[in-house]
Amino acid sequence: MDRREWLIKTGIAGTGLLLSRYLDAADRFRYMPAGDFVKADFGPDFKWGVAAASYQTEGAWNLDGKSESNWDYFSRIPGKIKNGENADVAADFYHRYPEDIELIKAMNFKIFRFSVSWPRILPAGTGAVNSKGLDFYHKVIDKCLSAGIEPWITIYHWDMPQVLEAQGGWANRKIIDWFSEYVEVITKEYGSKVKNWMVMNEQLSFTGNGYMNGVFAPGRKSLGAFMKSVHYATLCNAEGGRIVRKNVPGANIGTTLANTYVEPVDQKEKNIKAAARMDAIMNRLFIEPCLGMGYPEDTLPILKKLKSLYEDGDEAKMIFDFDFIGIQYYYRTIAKNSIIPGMRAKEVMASERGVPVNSMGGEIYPEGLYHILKKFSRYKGIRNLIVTENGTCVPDKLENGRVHDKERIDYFKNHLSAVLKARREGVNVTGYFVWSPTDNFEWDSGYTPRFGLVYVDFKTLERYIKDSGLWFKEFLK
Ligand code: IFM
Repeated sequence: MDRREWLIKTGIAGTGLLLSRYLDAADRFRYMPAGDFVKADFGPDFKWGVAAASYQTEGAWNLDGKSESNWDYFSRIPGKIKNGENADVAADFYHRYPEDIELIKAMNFKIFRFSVSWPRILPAGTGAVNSKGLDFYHKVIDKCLSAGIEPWITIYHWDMPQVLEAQGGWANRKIIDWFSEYVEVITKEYGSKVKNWMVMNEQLSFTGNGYMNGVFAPGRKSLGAFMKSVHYATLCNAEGGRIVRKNVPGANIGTTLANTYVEPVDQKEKNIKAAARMDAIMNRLFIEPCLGMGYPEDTLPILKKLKSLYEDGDEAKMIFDFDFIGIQYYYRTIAKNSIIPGMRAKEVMASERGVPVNSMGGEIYPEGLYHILKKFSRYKGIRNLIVTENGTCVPDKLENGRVHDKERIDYFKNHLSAVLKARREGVNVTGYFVWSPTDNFEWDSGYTPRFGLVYVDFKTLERYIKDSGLWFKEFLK
């Protein structure tokens, strides 16, 4: 059996993970020369949007009845956030949302994806609803609608009431009831105005980084807690979808995933297998149970432990037929075999490989977005893909009111050409959302990484459209 046959037999090639290594060089992806496409090439119905999240932008952490979130609490623990920063003020979206929505409009985007802050709506986690919290998102939605921008709501983008986190958060099975109550409230409240909903933002990020690696709230480092958080977030993802379906007639319902294109460091069998294990965690863990395929325990046997958490009916409850799946792609991952228990794989960091990186050290690799779109298009149960996040952080400099971020413009051109190539090959990718409209608070990295199309001076909170924002304005007009 040659290597290609072995890959197909083991199912690894079926994931699209490694096949590119075995194609002739001529078949490999080629970028279109930057700028060699126009908006119309994506088709008249292609969706163009920007994406942001409550904790990263709103500030107003304790205003108008909002309670402390897990991130408000976590960011106050010394050493958790770079430079000891927090998002008490962030980009002050809470007060400046009209200006930010006008900026989105000025850049010619038609969709604004934002998340709702659970502790603003249900300060005690469950029970009494905070009417001022509800009002705030009504104002945001109304402002979008009057500006001709379609509001798309993400239900959960990592900020939960600390009172629930203190009871175990995602590692407590009660989260299914807590989360369902929250989803009931906001879908009933906003469902007549908002038709596009995403249940989760990147389950892997808040479960893995929150409960296993300890770098995100709540800062736990426990395999057991991680396993619980994975299973309960999987159940909540599907349950959330069902609640939106019930409460919002005609809704377009999705969920979003953290994706990375995984390749082995070389063609040694042990590294190929390590890359497949890495891929199982990074790309397959949350989509496959939702499609009725179960967790990818064939490739990563440690996931069999999840079975001990199953209660009657869980297998069916993990499934939901989403209208679209959100792909969130930033970087490629190179994997090699390691002795790390369970995973038996580790990442070869971009810094060791001398490749182009963003200011957080992630490899800039547009080709990976093409491969991820192709890979996800092969899942039978997925009907439609939207790139719900893509963007880059560069060390922007504000000079005379301008930010000349050519690097970011090149990034978008190359990633958009990857999307277009996938689309031209028949992948049903129907939208592209930039992360993010404005600079904001980048979790444990604080304010240093800037992802915005609009520069925010965090001292004065003034906004300046960067050259990349002006590029989109021209491109999308
Ligand atoms: O800022 C984050 C966002 O919250 C989730 N996706 C990745 C972004 C950039 O790191």
